[in-house]
Amino acid sequence: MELDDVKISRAIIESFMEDFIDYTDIDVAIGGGGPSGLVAGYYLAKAGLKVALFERKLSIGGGMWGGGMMFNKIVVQEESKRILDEFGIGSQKYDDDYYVADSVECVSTLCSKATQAGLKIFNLISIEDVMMKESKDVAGLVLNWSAVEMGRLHVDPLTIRTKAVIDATGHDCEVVKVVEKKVGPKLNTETGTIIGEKPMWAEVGEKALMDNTKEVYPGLYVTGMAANAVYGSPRMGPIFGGMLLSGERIAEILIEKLK
Ligand code: 48F
Repeated sequence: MELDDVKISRAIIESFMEDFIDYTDIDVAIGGGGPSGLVAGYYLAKAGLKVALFERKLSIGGGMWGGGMMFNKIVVQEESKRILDEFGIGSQKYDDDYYVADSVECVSTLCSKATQAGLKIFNLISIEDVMMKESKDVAGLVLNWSAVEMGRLHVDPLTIRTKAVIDATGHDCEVVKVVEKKVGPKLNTETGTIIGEKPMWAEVGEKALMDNTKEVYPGLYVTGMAANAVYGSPRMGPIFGGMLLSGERIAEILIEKLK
């Protein structure tokens, strides 16, 4: 077989465009491909919803690859071990109720199982804004290539329509920030605004995360570290059980709402 360079290029362009057009009108859009976004995407796709995840970086996985301080291990607590099991991720018991897993196995398996379940991942694309129509509910995303953002190029974005947006962008809660800027103090928090992340305290942070995982503004949901940042709860460092449980929880909320 003689290889045709141009045919290879056409295959890439045509196939990507087909996917991109197909995902301009979806059920759920997830911002950020860290652990919470990937787990949410897995359960939503498994339930038959049309769901896409947009990740700014080249690699998916967010803060999970590096474990703690580049020791590539993560810790999860007893309650969330069942999610590692669901994905088939190996773990070793540490002391009585902690489990240690390999962060590279975690990220690669979450990514692989989520895409196989039907989650469509678009990497190298950043969410720069949201769409809102008359109702002022969040009704879509405004997207651009991360390279445009990084190059500070003056290039207009494109849009997709979605029934719900999940902010899984981690500490920076970027989608909620954009919405807060547009609507003022109308978020579903004590102050109506983003309260901001509190200092590291795993015990409190992990518990609060489950309450913070919810709809923060009509059409906009938060999960993972973004949820604790928005609702003013502590960060929790390299314990990842809460991230997995929060991803599962936000998926349950949306499955109940949309199905
Ligand atoms: O930070 P990240 O891993 O979020 P997470 O799922 O998990 C947090 C943990 O990694 C860790 C922790 C554990 O206790 O506290 O920090 O809450 O992943 C967030 C992803 O979102 C991407 C970013 O590149 C990262 O991969 N991201 C951030 N802003 C945007 C974005 C944006 N505007 N558009 C697209 N992707």
